[in-house]
Amino acid sequence: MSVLEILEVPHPGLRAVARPVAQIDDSVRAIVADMFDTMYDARGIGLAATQVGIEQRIVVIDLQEPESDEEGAKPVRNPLVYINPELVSVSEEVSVYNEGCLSIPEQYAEVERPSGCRVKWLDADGAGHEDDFDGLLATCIQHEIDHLNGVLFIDHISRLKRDMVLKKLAKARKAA
Ligand code: GNR
Ligand code: NI
Repeated sequence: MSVLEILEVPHPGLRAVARPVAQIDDSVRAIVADMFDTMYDARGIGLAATQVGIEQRIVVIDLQEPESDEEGAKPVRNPLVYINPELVSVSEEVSVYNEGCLSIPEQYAEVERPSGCRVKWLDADGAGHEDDFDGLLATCIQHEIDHLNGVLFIDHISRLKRDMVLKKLAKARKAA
């Protein structure tokens, strides 16, 4: 159980293409546990192994949606593990979400992606799954699969907007 260091831009490790997990054993489950510790500590809704310098195709997600719409309803943990996730297909319909990334701290930009997708993956016991995703979960899993391929959300926006995000990040770092 440990909180790992999250790589931030422009760390070259963020551009690595991760290799598939060959065997799901206790060492992989230990990485998953550390990734959850790291993600909850950083208050993110997703984390790819790439972001903690581990070049294996492992993703954790927890959207931490509130249990009800009632005021004061506290979010319930819903930890999700995706090993070797693959996009099987994506919808023609697109949606725009104001995305952030723990590797580009406190910077946000509107990113257009397919609003739905079908994903194939293995769970922490090595069992296979395939399912349709929509809403924030569809956006998040696409963001995380991008990380496993060395792709960041700023790669999906215009050069002008990307330069703005990186400039604001540089300014925030200087102020800190
Ligand atoms: O915490 C995160 N929030 C988020 C918001 C919109 C779209 C994607 C994300 S994922 C991000 C955590 C992260 O960097 N995962 O790689
Ligand atoms: Ni990210």
